[in-house]
Amino acid sequence: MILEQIIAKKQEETAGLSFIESDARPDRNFLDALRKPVRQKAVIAEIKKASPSKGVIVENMNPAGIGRAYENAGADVLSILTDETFFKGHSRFIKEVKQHVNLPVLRKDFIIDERQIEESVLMGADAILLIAAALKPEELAYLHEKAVQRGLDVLVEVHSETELRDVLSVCTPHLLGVNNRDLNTFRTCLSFTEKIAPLIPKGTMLISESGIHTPEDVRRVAAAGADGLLIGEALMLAEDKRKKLDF
Ligand code: IGP
Repeated sequence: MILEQIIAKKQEETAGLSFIESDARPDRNFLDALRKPVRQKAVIAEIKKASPSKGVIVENMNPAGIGRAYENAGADVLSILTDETFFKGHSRFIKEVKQHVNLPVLRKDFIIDERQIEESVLMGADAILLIAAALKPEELAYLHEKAVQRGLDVLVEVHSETELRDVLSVCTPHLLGVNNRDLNTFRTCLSFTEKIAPLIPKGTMLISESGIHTPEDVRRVAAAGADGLLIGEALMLAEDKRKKLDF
């Protein structure tokens, strides 16, 4: 199971991190940008060179160039993969991109240890992802609180009703993502958004993540009640990113 492999690798990596405290603060408001989207639905555009399911998506990727293209195409915020082993990301990508782009940035990685929260702030992240499938509910609650204390916005990702129930029993996130991709089988199915959307509390923004490729897909998750979309592969591969976001 890929998620287990990724988490094992992260445990190894985080064991070497030191507990540091800095007075660095996130400098762009991720949540505000999503709440005042350019289009009817908020767009999180993802910079992703490779993934375990697709292998390499774009060779010789220039993160800043892609970030600029996403900004010009009218994305509201960015998501940047920083995991090196499985997604060919890099910790330096966030600062590199922010030098050329004005959008807030989510650090897309597998956060399992509080040391990674300070690390995220130091990388320049404005928001982080917490994946319910990778954490016990009490760990998720702890990391969520720590991140909020450090000024980071948090996107909490679920893939099932059970995960959603567990999350809501320990915290009320401003941003909930439904991952349409099962991280163990890699299969994507937009019906996950349809199933989970009715159970999202009022006041929480729902982001539909993964497997969104066509205007039809956008209409489908929007009709299900998604307030925003997280799009990676389809945008990475699009020659004309503005046209891809023309829905
Ligand atoms: C983007 P896609 O199918 O548009 O490339 O998916 C994003 O949702 C996906 O990269 C993702 C992800 C994650 C990656 C969702 N949750 C957790 C790494 C870790």
